[in-house]
Amino acid sequence: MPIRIKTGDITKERVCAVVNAANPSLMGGGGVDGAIHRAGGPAILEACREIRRREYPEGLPTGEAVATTAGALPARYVIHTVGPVWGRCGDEKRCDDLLAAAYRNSLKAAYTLGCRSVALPAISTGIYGFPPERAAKIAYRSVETFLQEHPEMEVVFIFHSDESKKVFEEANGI
Ligand code: AR6
Repeated sequence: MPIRIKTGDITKERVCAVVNAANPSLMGGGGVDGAIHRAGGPAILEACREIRRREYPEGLPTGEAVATTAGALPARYVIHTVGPVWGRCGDEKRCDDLLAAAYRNSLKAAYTLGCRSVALPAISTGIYGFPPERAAKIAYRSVETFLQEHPEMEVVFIFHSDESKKVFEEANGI
């Protein structure tokens, strides 16, 4: 199954798992995180609070991923991951590795839950300032690598605008 790419609102995707570009607090925020919590309702925040209490009292480390209910969303699960903040990784290579880890660990978490369809946003390319072309190559490569080992998984990238979708496609020669 090829990787699909489309423009839209990730909260509307009818997939098993949608990935959220969260922050370590898991307490919500702006961008896609805000949209997911708004559309999914309070059950998501409650589940995030529980994860903080039980597993990550200091917050979710960058590059890691955890799953919660998707609340009122059409998806079954939300996978919350934390992408790197561009310019705050020590060096650029480290930022690249952390972004790849965020994608890989999100897909792994979804797969472990039995999901075979996942919608992904452009992690770190909004508020966290990762250069979109650079992020596009890392995102696509990370997903391709995962799909080589899990070919039954269906993955769709959701972009918030036609412009950001175009940047992604051009960066990957699509
Ligand atoms: N559907 C799909 N993509 C979206 C949506 C949506 N509904 N809304 C925004 N995007 P960002 P980050 C795109 O800033 O850079 C939050 O405050 C957006 O256009 O959401 O990882 C968190 O709590 C951009 O291309 O995530 C963190 O504090 C992409 O999603 C911080 O932002 C990611 O932008 C995380 O920053």
